[in-house]
Amino acid sequence: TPRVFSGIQPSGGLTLGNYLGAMKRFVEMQEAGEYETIYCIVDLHAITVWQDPAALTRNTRELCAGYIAAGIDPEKSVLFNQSQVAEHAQLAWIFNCVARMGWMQRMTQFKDKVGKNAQNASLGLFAYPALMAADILLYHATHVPVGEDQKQHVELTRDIAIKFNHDYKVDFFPVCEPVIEGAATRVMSLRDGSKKMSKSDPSDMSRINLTDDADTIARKIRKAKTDPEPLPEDPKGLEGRPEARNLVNIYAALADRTVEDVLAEIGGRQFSEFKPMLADLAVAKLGPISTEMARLMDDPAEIDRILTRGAERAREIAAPILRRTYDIVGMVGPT
Ligand code: AQP
Repeated sequence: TPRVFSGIQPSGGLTLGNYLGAMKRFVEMQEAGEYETIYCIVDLHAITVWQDPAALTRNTRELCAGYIAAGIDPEKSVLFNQSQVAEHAQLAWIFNCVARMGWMQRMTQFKDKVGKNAQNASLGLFAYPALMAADILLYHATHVPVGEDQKQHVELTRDIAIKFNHDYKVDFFPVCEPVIEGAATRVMSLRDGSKKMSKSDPSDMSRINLTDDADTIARKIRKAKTDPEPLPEDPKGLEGRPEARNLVNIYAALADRTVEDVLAEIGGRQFSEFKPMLADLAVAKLGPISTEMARLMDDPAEIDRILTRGAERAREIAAPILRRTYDIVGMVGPT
């Protein structure tokens, strides 16, 4: 069975972008029955930028609750937090020695995150994609469901696998594929159609959080930036209208419909009519998730037990692959 691996950082509350770009797809792949699915809370990635320890703990548990509330079943999928499977950090070190500085310097996410301040970024933030390669390849995963923004990192993972296999003259690490599908692979900020919706955006009005209540969701959608034109009748009419495109994409993804199909229905309407439809749909889809998250968060001990069990299952797959990697590299150890 092909293996699926993906992760989300516990670096703040979950956004609609994380849900539509990642989690909803994770659940679909779990339910497809064609894959072994492994989903991770990547806490080692989160600390590449400063995280308050108490907030990291809370965000890790909340993300676990979010995964389960969105439909990840810890019996069907392996669900755990990265730091508890030490093999991630161990393989990442080897990949730090395989990846080249020049490859990392081309990563647009790093450049976007640090801006002009690269000298002050953590070494971990620079090396982030090598850890991500370790996350995926530690399980010999071949399918990596991600949002559009992570495509370049999955491609780097392929380069690392290819170079490792070449340098050590083995055919050991598989070449993986990003799985980027659906109407909302890149959900944009509600305030600026050229910026990704992000949990770390200083403006809370720019995003919908999975924990927002119905009134907050409706208010954020009402205030979302738009243009004065009515909605077009087909997708071509969304060109050059990033805010309109974003809201239509969100609607289509939440409704499990194509953009064509949605525009055939709502084309010609004004935003004043469309926005309440979108708000109702978002509340209907996200409301049950946030209620279930809150219920799960009432029992943090149960969340911790789920993560501990998930880490044991992850380690069963990861440990032999790391052991074989060490053998290939020539490291002496128990036989
Ligand atoms: N706006 C988005 N649209 C579609 N997919 C998105 N993802 C994130 N934002 C969007 C996808 O969610 C998964 C987990 O992302 P992450 O939290 O690990 O890291 P990120 O991409 O850096 O997310 P944020 O929200 O922007 O976090 P911060 O602000 O901390 O950097 C990935 O599959 C990602 O593609």
